[in-house]
Amino acid sequence: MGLDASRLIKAASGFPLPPGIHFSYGTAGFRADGSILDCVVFRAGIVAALRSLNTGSTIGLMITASHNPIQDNGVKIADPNGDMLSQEWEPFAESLANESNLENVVQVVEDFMQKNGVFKVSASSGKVLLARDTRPSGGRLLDAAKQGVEAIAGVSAEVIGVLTTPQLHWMVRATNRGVGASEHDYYSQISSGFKCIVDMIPMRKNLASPSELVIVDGANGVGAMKLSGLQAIIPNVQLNVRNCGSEGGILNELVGADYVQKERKFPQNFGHASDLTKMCASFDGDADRIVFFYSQKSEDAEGITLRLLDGDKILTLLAIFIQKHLQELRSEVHWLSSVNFGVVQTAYANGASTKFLKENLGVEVVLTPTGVKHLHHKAAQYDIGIYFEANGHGTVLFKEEFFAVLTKTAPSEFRTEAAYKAARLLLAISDVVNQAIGDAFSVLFLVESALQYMNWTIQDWDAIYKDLPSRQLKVKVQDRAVLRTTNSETKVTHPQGLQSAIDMEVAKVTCGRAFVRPSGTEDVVRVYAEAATQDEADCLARGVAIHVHNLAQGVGLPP
Ligand code: 16G
Ligand code: MG
Repeated sequence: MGLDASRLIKAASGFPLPPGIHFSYGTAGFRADGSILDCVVFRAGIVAALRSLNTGSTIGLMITASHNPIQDNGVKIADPNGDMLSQEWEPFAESLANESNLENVVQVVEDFMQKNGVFKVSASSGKVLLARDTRPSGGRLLDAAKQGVEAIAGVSAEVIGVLTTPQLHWMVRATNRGVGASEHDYYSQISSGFKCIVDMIPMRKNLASPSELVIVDGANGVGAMKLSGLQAIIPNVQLNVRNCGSEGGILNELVGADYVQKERKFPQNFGHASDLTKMCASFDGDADRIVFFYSQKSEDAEGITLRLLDGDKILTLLAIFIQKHLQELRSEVHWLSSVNFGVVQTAYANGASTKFLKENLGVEVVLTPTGVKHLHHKAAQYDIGIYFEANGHGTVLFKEEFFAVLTKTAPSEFRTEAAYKAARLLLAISDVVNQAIGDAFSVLFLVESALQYMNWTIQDWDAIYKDLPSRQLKVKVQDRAVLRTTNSETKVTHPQGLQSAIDMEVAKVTCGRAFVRPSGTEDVVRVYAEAATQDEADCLARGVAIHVHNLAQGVGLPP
């Protein structure tokens, strides 16, 4: 089977490339103003179709720009396991997206297929599941993606419609595993895992009463809309969802996980005196991220301040919860004694969290560069691996072999009741988490179940460790690509002299740490600094930002 060139050219001619723009495959796919993306999305449809033929599996394509403003849009591709498109395909996706000559489009596709033996490995037919979030340009772009998929003979496009990003990734994974893959199956799996954990709570008081209220900021996006499907079937959690996109709220504007985490501010419609101390959670625009927060009286008792529980705090809570049950299993079941458990963070992880995980929990911690694709693959190497970015994106992964052992072991093979219970709890956790990708819904219910299980309030959880003060800045430079990093972005290799300048600034403050990296989603260089006090963290970030500005512009080091 080969490529039907005339079919491809005919379809591609309906989606001309806008002149003078280069589209980069960023940290997680293409993103730009929604009005100029038709061509890129159409061609991403071609990539997804070829990937499906190449793997012999169903692939996913999601139209979203996550936490970006409402006028933006983007496209992400999900691989057969539900994780992000293999990085080996990114250069192909990028060169295809930027080819202006239609004959050359066919050439780029043919060359790539030949080099990678796309049709040698392929099944005779492929399938791509397509979904979008609630952005106004979504419907038009979804149609462009569908036409891109259908431009490749033998591949069918199934339009699912409006979903959260993690729902689509979950469906791709479930489809390829041959298990129920509908939206309802997704809600049932989370709900039954949650119920199972809650049913096992030791000496549970007030069994009939619903748990504490969680107030959710839906970012005026698809998460707010879809949460009701889960709420309808989940027992014992009272949710109050705000910023649902009705009443004039705009997607990601002054709301959402990214706003709360980066600005350290309450999203719109939060921060009232009546919410004081209550547990709150904020989703991002496509509900693949979540952060938690609550409000407390300021030290001067005049105002209300926000206490943020970010991805690092989520990771630490889940590590405590999972480790407790894993230890039970390891000590009682000899053939599970070697099960390994590790956590994955990035350089953005607050130093206090890493210290707690290593020193208090004794857990193995590894760092990777920013971007889910890096963390996910590292975490997948453990029998149980947890990964989280500080921005709230993360999940828990169970290695297939370990999962199979847990599932297949008969109750009588566990020496103690406690070990059997621990195994059941781990299985229930594996149902609540979305093993394809970070998922705000899964994490919301996993965190809620862990807190209920340990009888903790959000304040107890917050008190596990105290964050070191930190500061993030952006620096606009002529070309951010001149900046190159190594060691999971903790050290700069280019431009020369920048790393020693950063080291000099770090030495000026107590417990200082700082790094810089080019953003993968914005045209800026990002600066991160932490230190013993907020003033020192601010000062360190400023000092480093000045060096970045000078060196990247070729000004040289200050005297
Ligand atoms: C994307 C990534 C996220 C990363 C962020 C960094 C996925 C699904 N999302 O949103 O993991 O933290 O980019 O953005 O991979 P930056 O490169 O602009 O700092
Ligand atoms: Mg997102």
